Amino acid sequence: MPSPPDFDTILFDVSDGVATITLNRPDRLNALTTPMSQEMLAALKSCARDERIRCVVITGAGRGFSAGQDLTELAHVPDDWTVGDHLRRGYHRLILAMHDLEKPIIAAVNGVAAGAGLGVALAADMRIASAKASFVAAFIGIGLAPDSGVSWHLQRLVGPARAFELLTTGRKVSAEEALSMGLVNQVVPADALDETVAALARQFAQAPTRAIGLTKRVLNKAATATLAEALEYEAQIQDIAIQTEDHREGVEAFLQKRPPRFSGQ
Ligand code: T3D
Repeated sequence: MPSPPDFDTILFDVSDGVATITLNRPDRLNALTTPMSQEMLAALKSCARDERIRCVVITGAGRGFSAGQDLTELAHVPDDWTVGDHLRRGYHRLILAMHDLEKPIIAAVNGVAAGAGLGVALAADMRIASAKASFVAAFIGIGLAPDSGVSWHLQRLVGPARAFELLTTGRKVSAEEALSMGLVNQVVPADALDETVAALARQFAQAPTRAIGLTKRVLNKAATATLAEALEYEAQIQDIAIQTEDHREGVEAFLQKRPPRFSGQ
């Protein structure tokens, strides 16, 4: 697996506690190839390992976020290739790495997000969209059912009826409509996207990172738990959170009437 300095299809930048992964095949609207998924996975692993990284931003170079699976790659597959294996080895690892990363991930959706590109955007914890962004569950257009986690994430975000409609019609949704249906957190003018995302990422990079990670864990658990199970899991997670340095710092800062200085530990 490639290491950060060797990336060809993505850019990986770390600054002030924020890692930015930029999908970098702008002439193909950042359509996803096998090397690209592998490089994204390697970048996410590096984000998980590096304690200095406290927030991850995923965005696209040029006018697209990602047009999904690169369809030209599918034209040159070996005889023993199966789509199931391709998904298991590629998108499954990538989407699960995003889901399991105990740090906040913001998708800065600069343009169209289609197919597996939509899957990547939906697997982020928050989506800030440029007014020029759009969202297409493009699978149906090429005779496919949803993959890359879109079946799971989409109906949780917009409900089953809207998810069915978007998946079976392939209708392109504008940024404003995406906001109205809860698909994105915020829409901003295209020229304000970078600064809006940078401000949010800075806020996350100074937040109690362990508590954010644990929040992700309880939300993921609660998505498929009974109320009783969720309550019990919350109690177990709080036993962990209460032992963190940032919990101690938060309480101390409150009592001393000063802003907290969270270290992420
Ligand atoms: O094997 C597996 O793992 C299966 C997994 C499948 C998961 C999936 O993601 S399935 C869905 C795959 N994606 C699509 O079907 C989307 C195809 N693209 C489009 O429908 C449109 O390009 C968009 C709606 C995304 C954007 O339209 P528009 O008009 O803004 O741009 P465009 O002119 O169509 O595209 C610009 C260029 O990017 C163009 O190249 P050219 O003509 O300038 O040389 C186009 O061919 C290229 N491009 C766009 N999408 C893809 C692509 N090239 C390869 N693969 C793409 N997916």
